[in-house]
Amino acid sequence: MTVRYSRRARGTLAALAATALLGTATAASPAVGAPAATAPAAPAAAPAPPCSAAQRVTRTLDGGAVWAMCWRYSTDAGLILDHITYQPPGGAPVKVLRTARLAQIHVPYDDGGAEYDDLTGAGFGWGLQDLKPAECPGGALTTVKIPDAGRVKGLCTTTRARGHAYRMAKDTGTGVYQAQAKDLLVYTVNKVGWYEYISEWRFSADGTIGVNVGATGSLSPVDYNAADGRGWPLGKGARGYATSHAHNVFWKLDFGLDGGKDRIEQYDSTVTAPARGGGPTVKTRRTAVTKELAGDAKNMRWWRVVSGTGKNADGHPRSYEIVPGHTDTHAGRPFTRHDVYFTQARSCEQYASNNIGNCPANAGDSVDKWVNGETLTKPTVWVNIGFHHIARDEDQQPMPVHWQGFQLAPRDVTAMNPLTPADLASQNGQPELGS
Ligand SMILES: [Cu+2]
Repeated sequence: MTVRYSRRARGTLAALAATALLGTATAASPAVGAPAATAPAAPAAAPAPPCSAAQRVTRTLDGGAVWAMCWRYSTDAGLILDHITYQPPGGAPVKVLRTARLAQIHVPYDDGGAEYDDLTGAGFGWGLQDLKPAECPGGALTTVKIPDAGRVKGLCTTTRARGHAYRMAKDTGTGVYQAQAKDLLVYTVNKVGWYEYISEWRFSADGTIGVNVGATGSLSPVDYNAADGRGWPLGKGARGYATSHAHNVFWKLDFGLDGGKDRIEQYDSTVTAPARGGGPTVKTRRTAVTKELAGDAKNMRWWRVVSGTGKNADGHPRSYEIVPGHTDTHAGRPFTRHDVYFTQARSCEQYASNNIGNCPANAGDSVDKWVNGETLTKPTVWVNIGFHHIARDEDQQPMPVHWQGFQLAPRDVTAMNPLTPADLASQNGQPELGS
């Protein structure tokens, strides 16, 4: 069935959603009596996450690593994950994230004729899709209760193979150390207008977190009118130009690594061409980000969130590095101009644009406004990954999923590769080279 909406109709939906949402911005929607999305029990050392069994996701992956977290659901943000901990094999659980969720999907069309804030202006959370078992292969579907909308089997927790975790030939020349890994996947599908967004969180046994949104569904049927050069011809000949547009996806991450206060660091490396007789040289500089920052991605630049309290067994502070995927940074709005934002955590600052967090009237309603010189003692991390979507013939029909996102990579969370086989456990630090 094809339902044709006008832009006006979509605007009305947005208005309705906004009205219905007043006062429910932070409401969680526990699934009463829903089956717990749990897998094998965690080792005794891992305390259960602080939520009811029905809200808990705990999974032991091959090799013995355990991820544990709580989930809740917001009719604005969609899936929210709280109290995310990673327990390396044989180690104690490490607190990684207090809260992680989407913070906006901003969709401006290239002709300026339409611009959506899908989370807080177009009903993202209300559009949670009922998933069939085949869409959650090998996993469990959990029922989410949506206020005024009913119960939706919308949360999938499952595992998926990701190939090699590592490989290393043995010194003897025969045999190999290798491991094939599976990731824990937690995802929902939310329909907004004609688009369907897969919001996926991927937890690897080595402590890496993959965060991605995949857009599928259909192109907007009312946007095949780009006669102004801002589209791409779909269908026969040179008719039906689908208007190009962007999907600027924002996530909001509140870490609290090891349960303490985090600090932010930026690293920049500069390359110097070779002097006569030598090779090129590289100098890497660390900058402590002590005040709020709107950060721009750059070649050889990266950021990490560092624990103020926790250290690994080597005495190195634990941290997570932000590893952005490909991004098209959109200069169209102040909040889309930058790739990361570090702001002092404030409970009313919830959405990267079109914020509905009841901030004071003069506070502004987008993340760029909240970068105003405050000292960062409790940083909130906002990641913006943009995709400029110039449609192609293959986008009909359904549209193949196009993904955008980033990784959070552990840096010194453990003293070694947490999946190190027992034979290699002594190989930490400079190896003995023999005589
Ligand atoms: Cu698109």
